[in-house]
Amino acid sequence: MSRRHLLSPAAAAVARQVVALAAIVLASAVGAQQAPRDADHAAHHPAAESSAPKSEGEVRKVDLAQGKVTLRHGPLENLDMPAMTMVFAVADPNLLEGLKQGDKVRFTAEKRDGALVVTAIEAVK
Ligand SMILES: [Cu+2]
Repeated sequence: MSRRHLLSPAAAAVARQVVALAAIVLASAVGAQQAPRDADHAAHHPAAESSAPKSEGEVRKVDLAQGKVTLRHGPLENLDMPAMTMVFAVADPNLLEGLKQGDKVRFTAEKRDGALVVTAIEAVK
């Protein structure tokens, strides 16, 4: 009796079809990779006002040297964060110019590379 083949001719044909199918799936996946390019491009532009709404807060501490600000803030809907007091990095230290402890502010915080960053902040009277 001859040695049993791992694959019968029928199974081998199925295997070939699977390989062909995988090649097609792979080819379409490569084509799909062109889509993120547009997303990257969009990321270079400031987010729309609607996606990063202004939030209410109060300045607890300004750290110009570190480019950080401690804010007591209300709920941040875009970040799914409840009201709290926390330290934010700022996108540009110039944003902190003129701000001092106790100032009521309206600000925009966004997640950038996993860190929360204040991209806009202004004192309100
Ligand atoms: Cu917070």
